[in-house]
Amino acid sequence: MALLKLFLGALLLLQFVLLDGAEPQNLNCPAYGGVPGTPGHNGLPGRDGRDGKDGAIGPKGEKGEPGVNVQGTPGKAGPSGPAGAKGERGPPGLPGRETTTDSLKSEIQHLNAKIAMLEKAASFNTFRKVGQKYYVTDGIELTFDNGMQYCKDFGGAIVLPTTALENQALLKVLLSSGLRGKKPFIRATDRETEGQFVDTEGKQLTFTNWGTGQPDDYKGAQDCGTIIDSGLWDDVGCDGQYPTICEIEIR
Ligand SMILES: [Ca+2]
Repeated sequence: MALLKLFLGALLLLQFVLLDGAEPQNLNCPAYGGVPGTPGHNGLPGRDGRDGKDGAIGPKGEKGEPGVNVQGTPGKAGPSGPAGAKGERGPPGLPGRETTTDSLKSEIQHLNAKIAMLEKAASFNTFRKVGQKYYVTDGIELTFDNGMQYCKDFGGAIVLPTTALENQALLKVLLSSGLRGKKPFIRATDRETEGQFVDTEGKQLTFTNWGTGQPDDYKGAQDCGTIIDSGLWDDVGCDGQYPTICEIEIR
């Protein structure tokens, strides 16, 4: 208790000293320190401070995953490249219109020539078809050589049967054209080699129909063949005038 009184007395003295020279207080009231009040409440939080400076650059991040492969739009066309090497020759084409036309022209020309020859053959008084050949005659009487030229002018030659059938056909022409007994020429001669009858081209005869004892080269002046009414052959003089029967081959 004594200490408390002493402590209070010291406080009073200190207050007095500290207030000395200040505005006069109610010095009439006795000084009394009183009991300290309870602490006040904490104040409200202050305002946010200003932003700080940027920090240092952080470490490099991990590599990301590859992106999706999406094709972009095509670019502009580039300039033309150099010319390529020449290609191999192609297979031949089909016949053109020109070839067909030429073929038709050729065929028409052939047909025209055939018609012309038929018209000539048909112009004779006697006209008989024998296989590919035509036996024709007007009964004109000429020497052997003139008869050959006469027939050649019609595209033929003096008739020469090469088979029994043709010989029979020739006989029919003879008999039907008023030449009975006139012994028309046939194109066989031995002028080159006596006794060896050949055709006018020198070829061996493939068929003959000589009568009995013929050819006899009568008086040494018979070198050309004829056909008589029986269809048999005889040799006569080439310069004699005998009817001319031509054979014309028309293909
Ligand atoms: Ca004779």
